[in-house]
Amino acid sequence: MQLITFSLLFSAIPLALAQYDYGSSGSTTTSAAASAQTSSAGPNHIVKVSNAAGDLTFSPNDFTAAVGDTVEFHFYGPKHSVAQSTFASPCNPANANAFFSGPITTSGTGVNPEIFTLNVTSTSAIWFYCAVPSHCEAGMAGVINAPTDGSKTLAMYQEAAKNASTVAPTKVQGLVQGSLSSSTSSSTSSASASASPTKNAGVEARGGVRWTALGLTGVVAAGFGGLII
Ligand SMILES: *[C@@H]1O[C@H](CO)[C@@H](O)[C@H](O)[C@H]1NC(C)=O
Ligand SMILES: *[C@@H]1O[C@H](CO)[C@@H](O)[C@H](O)[C@H]1NC(C)=O
Ligand SMILES: [Cu+2]
Repeated sequence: MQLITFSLLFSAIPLALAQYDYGSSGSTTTSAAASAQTSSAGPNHIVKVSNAAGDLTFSPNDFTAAVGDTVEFHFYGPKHSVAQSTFASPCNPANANAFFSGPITTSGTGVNPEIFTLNVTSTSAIWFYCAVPSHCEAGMAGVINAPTDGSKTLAMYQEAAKNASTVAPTKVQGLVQGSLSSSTSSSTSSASASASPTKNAGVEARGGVRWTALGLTGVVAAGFGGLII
């Protein structure tokens, strides 16, 4: 009698395993879907460097971004750039590694097909300016993740910039150069188109492996139970 009870208990183990498998299978599917959405979302932020009206502005010029976000700079004419500075020294390169697009010349009123993307790798404030002479002094600057306590604001930076003298970084660096046509909309749709079948195939394959494992466990357990009896 004790032996039979024991073998019944043993046979129940695969059932418990099966329930556990369903739980982990569900969460795997959810996280796969979430990461597929993230990777197919395209740039998280688009900043216009000037605009069709020729204004000396970045828009938006004051926003927050999370680690892992991408910021795409879209250029308008006649000539602008984006460069990294510090709050303490407006219109000057932050350091030898300051990101810099180089001067981008655009004819007409449309957007330049050449774009530059910044990877946001920390939540520290990122101050940037246009390094074309006199543009930064005129207020062509921006900030990502400005301190929330108001101790350093874009308005303060722009006020101090009036007295600065623009210096461009010496090297084009720190940004990913790309093309408008191959970015944003087209890469987004192809990414999501390929993401779905891959994701579904993965889930089906995992489900198959689980059922096979479950079957084997059941056979082994039943055999074990039979031996004991
Ligand atoms: C800019 O320079 C002028 C003249 O040197 C000075 O009076 C003013 O305080 C300076 N402003 C800032 C924000 O540094
Ligand atoms: C930005 O991130 C992309 C994707 O992870 C990577 O390929 C690229 O090298 C990074 N570029 C820079 C300048 O950090
Ligand atoms: Cu400019």
